[in-house]
Amino acid sequence: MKNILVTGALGQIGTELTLALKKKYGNDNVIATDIRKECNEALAGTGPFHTLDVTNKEELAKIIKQYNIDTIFHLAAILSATGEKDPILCWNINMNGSINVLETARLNNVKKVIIPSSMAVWGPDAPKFNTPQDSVLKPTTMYGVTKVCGERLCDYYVQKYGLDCRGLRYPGIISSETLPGGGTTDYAVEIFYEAVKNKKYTCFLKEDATLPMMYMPDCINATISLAEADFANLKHHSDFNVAAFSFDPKTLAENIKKYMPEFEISYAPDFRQDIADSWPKTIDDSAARSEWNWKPNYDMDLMTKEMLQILTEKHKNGKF
Ligand code: NAD
Ligand code: AKB
Repeated sequence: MKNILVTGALGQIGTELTLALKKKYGNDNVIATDIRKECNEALAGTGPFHTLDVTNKEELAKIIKQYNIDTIFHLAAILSATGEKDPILCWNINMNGSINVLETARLNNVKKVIIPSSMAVWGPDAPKFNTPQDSVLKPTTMYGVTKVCGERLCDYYVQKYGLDCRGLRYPGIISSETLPGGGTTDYAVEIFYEAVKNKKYTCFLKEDATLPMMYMPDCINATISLAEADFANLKHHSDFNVAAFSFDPKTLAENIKKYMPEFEISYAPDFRQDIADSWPKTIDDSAARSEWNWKPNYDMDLMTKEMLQILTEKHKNGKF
């Protein structure tokens, strides 16, 4: 990986992944792109940034050629909640974006493409606990449908063209740098901002809606570790389960109260509860552990402590 392109670089994961890649591979060797025009505060001044709509194949090819790109991290996507509000937009961006990235990569000698998947690939028919690597994929959201198709597309490019495509099924990602972009697990980030700012939060999921989650440093570590793993050791390619911890909103609120006793939570479940109900509660990530030595470093308590510390500091400095 010498010349790296990141799509969706201004998003929740894109921002921190781009920064981590720049630290490791050099500021000027990582090209950040997003459909949004303005670089965010975290990425400003850290090297090349281009406005790029991933549904525009010609622009994508131009940037790949301009920088002699050999690796693409394709993060541009529409997530589950926004996807249920506008399923056609979700299909268009997620599917046309992914096929454009794969096909343009193939035609321009890009060596490696990383496309994240999600626990949204599963639907109500899959086992809820310790959901296996290879289990029935019948999602009931448009986002989930696009993630299953995305995985199949990646594996097709591996088999048919020998393009090195890799992907992970992230659980809900919790972070303090960039706000999440319209998913069902967003409550697990919002709750920290509201706790620090207002000492209370109204959750859009029920108190017992258990979902798998992961703290951003583990997400970044997983993504870069998979990207750097020896291809010969991989039996899977596009669909690695990765897991860290699972909790429901009530348990997270109780954990926050350990550090902030005055914090209060209330519940007003909306359409996102149905999405949460269709997803697993815990995930078996033994394939990732054995094929590329995946192991998370954070548990819920360590994540809670760090999120509160970082956001308290940001709030004091008037960042939100
Ligand atoms: P996000 O919504 O925070 O960011 C997506 C970015 O893509 C945004 O900056 C947006 O402006 C950009 N974008 C949207 N349409 C675009 C287009 N047409 N062209 C170029 N850019 C466009 O999403 P994220 O949370 O950073 O997710 C990154 C990847 O990880 C996605 O594939 C997502 O499905 C996957 N994922 C995320 C989570 C999570 O909890 N954050 C969990 C599972 C999987
Ligand atoms: C979402 O809630 O849509 C994402 C995901 C789990 O894919 N965070």
